[in-house]
Amino acid sequence: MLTDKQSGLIHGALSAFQIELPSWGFANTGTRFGKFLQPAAAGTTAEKFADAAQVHRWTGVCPTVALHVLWDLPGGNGDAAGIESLAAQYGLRAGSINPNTFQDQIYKYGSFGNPDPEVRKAALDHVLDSVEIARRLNSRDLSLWFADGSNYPGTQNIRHRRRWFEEALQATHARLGAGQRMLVEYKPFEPAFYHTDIADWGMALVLAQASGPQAKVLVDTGHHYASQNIEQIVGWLLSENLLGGFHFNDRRYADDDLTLGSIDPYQVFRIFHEIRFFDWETGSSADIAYMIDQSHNLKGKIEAMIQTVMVAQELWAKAALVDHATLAEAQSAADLVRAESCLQDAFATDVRLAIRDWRVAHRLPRDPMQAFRESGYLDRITAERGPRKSSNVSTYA
Ligand code: RM4
Ligand code: MN
Ligand code: MN
Repeated sequence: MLTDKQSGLIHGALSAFQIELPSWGFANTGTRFGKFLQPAAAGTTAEKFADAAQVHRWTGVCPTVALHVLWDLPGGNGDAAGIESLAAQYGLRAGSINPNTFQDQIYKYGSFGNPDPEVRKAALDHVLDSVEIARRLNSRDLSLWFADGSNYPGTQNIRHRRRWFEEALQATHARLGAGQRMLVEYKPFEPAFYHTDIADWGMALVLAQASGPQAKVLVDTGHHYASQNIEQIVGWLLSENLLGGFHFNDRRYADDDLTLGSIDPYQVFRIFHEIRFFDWETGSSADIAYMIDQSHNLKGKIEAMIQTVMVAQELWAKAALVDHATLAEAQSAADLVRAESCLQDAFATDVRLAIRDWRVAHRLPRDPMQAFRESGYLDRITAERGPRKSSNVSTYA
């Protein structure tokens, strides 16, 4: 049984925790070997918004949808008005804007890091268009992930590519409006298998710092080598005021895009703890965008998103229960077991009832998954969308 104080902590924490959904997470996606098509998958941007609206309707904490420019706004800024009214129709807003500098054939040897200046310019033009789209949609964050890299030693000049990245990112930063941010995402490998131009948080940090004060680092939880201490990276980025946001997902081997917390919930808890401990210690509230970046290949897409949101809330609520004062004291005294117990006790606490109470207090169903299942939405879209033959099996769009 939780104390009133614990319930209060959980309620406060949940009220300050919103999560952004990825438009691409509702479409048919797959692995490099192919896709297993789902009859209910969204085939249009309107359907992606409709599905995202379901997740928001039952959880109440997902009012924004991240958009991938080529997939959701193939007409560029010309599509922005349509997107704006679509989002409004579903009671949602456009979230982070993701340029796409990896799908086009011209990007075979990279985008910002391509040795061909014409390709670098094409990539920059697309990213600058994306800044305009973000501005037009009142979207604060531009999320920048680059597939750039090389597959074989000696085939590319690593230092030149680094400089080209710096130049293009600086040019991008120069275009940002006052309230806008650019988030630099890193990833150690895939699709490049020898070197990736922005391979880790250090490279992303250096490039963000070189770009300007509105550039921050984006931590995709699946973009690390196995066993890397992600919460330490989070702690360092918080100290540098350079943690811009997260892409939530879990992984076992590579960039598996599995559901958050499905493999290692304690790691997600430890990341959340670092953030809350920082907030407690500094008396501030770190300005972080929490976004999901998952493509469910086997699970039902809407269910998997609801599951992700529920798991994230549960781990966030547990992190809110860490007794910071006791922890700080135990750390100073090097009382190891007592300090570690602060984390373990919070992690072991069953917070589900308090979360249910929070939902009821916010006129939300106590069990979002059950509410979604009983709503009949999935049956309806399966019947509506199922018969449509999907010709689109080769891309993520
Ligand atoms: C990448 C990366 C990006 C996402 C693409 C689809 O691995 O995580 O954030 O936009 O996948
Ligand atoms: Mn990502
Ligand atoms: Mn990824």
